[in-house]
Amino acid sequence: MFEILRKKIASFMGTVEDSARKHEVELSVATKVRGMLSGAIRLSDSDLEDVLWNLQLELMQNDVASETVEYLTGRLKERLVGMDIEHGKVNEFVSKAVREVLLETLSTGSEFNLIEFIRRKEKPVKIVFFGVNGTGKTTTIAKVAAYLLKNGISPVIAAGDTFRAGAIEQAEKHAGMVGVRVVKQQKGSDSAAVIFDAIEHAKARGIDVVLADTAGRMQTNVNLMDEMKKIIRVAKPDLKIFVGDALTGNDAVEQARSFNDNAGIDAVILTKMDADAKGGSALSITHETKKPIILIGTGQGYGDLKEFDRNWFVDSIIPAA
Ligand SMILES: Nc1nc2c(ncn2[C@@H]2O[C@H](COP(=O)(O)OP(=O)(O)OP(=O)(O)O)[C@@H](O)[C@H]2O)c(=O)[nH]1
Ligand SMILES: [Mg+2]
Repeated sequence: MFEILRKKIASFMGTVEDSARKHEVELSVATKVRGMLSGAIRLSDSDLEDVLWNLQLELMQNDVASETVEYLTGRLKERLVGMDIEHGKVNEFVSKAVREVLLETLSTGSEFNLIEFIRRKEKPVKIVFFGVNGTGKTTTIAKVAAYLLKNGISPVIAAGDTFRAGAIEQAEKHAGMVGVRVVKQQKGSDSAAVIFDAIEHAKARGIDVVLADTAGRMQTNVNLMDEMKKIIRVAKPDLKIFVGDALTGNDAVEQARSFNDNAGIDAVILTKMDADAKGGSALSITHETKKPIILIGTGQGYGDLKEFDRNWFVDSIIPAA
């Protein structure tokens, strides 16, 4: 996972170290007296200009959106220029700076835990999943159902994709595999009505959570975006989750932004992270939408769902020192 981005960041750190070697600085008497540093180097603006420019290009080629790239490199510059860095510790220093800047980029100001969120809410908790075609919504809903069951929470699935041929059967098949019921109507019926039925069903049976599937829709399709707004008006979801495919890179960021503008998403699930060599979408989506990534898909099995942890992500793209 993310091997390309990891390689690029390693090369950035190596280059900073090389240019740092050229810049021994005369330590101030005060520093010497206090014995703070045994020998130091200081990076100037011009030392970093080329390396940061290269890093910008590399990040862009690895699915990091341009605003996020600007932010990342700007923050890195602030942390590196003019600092006295102890001899022999440049790599450690740069690695710490990169790590902290990446963590900042992935921060939305508050942590979000799905299980705790559900436990706190009045039941049934209504969760609607949106996204463009084929990003993994239906599979992810089955994975989430399995994850909830494991945590002692009962879900029902609303077969809200009434649009695509075979979608209802697919939802039923996945639900059957994880042992969860599906509320459905015929193909072509009103998606909002199906989801409303599922909510009534959950209320009547004391089911904790409604997981509503919806049809894949391009963010540019006005009719389908209007249908999505209707679903939201009728179902009044507690949580609107945007499901994005990590492999689509900058497109996923664009989609997330557009779904957020149209429907106000609350959280993101990024799928297909297992096949993502770049890793840029996670950084950009969080930075651009300021919505938390709560879960990630890491394979095609029902157990291939992981809680997203910023530290884990950053550890996996920063090369071990
Ligand atoms: N490798 C990998 N494949 C995944 C993951 N999540 C979903 N998939 C695959 O992606 C494909 C599409 O998944 P679906 O769940 O049908 O996607 P969807 O968003 O519901 O698609 P539409 O209903 O057509 O819009 C399937 O082959 C899934 O197995 C993941 O985390 N990793
Ligand atoms: Mg689907």
